[in-house]
Amino acid sequence: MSIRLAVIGAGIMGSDHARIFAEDLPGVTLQVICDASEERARHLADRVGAKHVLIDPEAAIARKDVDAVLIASPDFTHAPLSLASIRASKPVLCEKPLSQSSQECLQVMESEVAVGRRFVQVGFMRRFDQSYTEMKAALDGGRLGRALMMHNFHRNVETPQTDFTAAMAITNSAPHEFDVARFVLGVEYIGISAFQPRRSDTRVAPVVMVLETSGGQLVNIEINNNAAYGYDVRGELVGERGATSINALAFATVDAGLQHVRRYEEDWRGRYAEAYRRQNRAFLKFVQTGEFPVIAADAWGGYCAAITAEAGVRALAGNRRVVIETVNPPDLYRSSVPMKM
Ligand code: ISE
Repeated sequence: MSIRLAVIGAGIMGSDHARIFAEDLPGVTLQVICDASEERARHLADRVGAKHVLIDPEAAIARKDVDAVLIASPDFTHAPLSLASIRASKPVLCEKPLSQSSQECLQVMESEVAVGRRFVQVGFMRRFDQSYTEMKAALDGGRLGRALMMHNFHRNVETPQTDFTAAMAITNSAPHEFDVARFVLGVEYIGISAFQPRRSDTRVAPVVMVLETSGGQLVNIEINNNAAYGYDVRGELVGERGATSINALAFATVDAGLQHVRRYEEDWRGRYAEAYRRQNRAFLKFVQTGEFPVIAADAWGGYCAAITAEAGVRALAGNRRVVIETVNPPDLYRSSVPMKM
């Protein structure tokens, strides 16, 4: 039977997810599109052929004709709506971050622990990207030797709002790197430092972070939200016997006028299109089978990203190294806790 999905949030990500489910993935029916703006919800529902339009997310989650939930509403609604989905016993694919507050992530975990199963898959889609898959396979296969460092670059064209702050670079953009580096290396973080160069204008300057891991590795991350030239994510993992890099994706390049030209995507939706499809397909399988996807991020992953971001914000504000201390992971999350500590 087709899975009946409620999509909460009809903005950029809600629309993209709805399009992926409607056009690329079999076995799912877009039952409800819900948005604070009824007009926006209706517009998306008409585009993707969804059945119903609502403005109340809790009502959408509670509907009897909804089996599963996709949350892509503003960040501050992610945890409360995940909690509502757990209460309704409905699996939920929640866009990152699970919350910007580690306390709220703990509440989500407590609620799952109370019922004894995981409902929340967090949308850290890079875990499904082929480049990180191959990077992890090279490391786990032993070809690189023991990991020493991972370098990460995350560049956006420009910040969406004028009031975008360096703290938002850490809480909104960097969680992708916090999560994927932790996933690839199979470690937890124990400390973070953060720095910023000075720009000549009023736009947010890049934030550069250095994280120390439980395995003695260093992970550095550049978040450059105003890189101007394109959406560009790079990474290199350096081991004791070799290194592996993520290639920038380009299906075609142009050689002309004494130049070799490669196009950049405008944003993450193009660069990670296949990763989103794989992630959402894994979610549908999770809904069908009840088995949490092995490589997906769960609420523990959401918590680890949030507590790292909180420490990063403090490190930048106080110009100092901040220790990252997590709670002990509940047994429910044992399979998502790194083995190689
Ligand atoms: C946005 O929310 C994302 O998730 C993108 O992947 C990231 O590149 C961007 O910086 C974030 O604002």
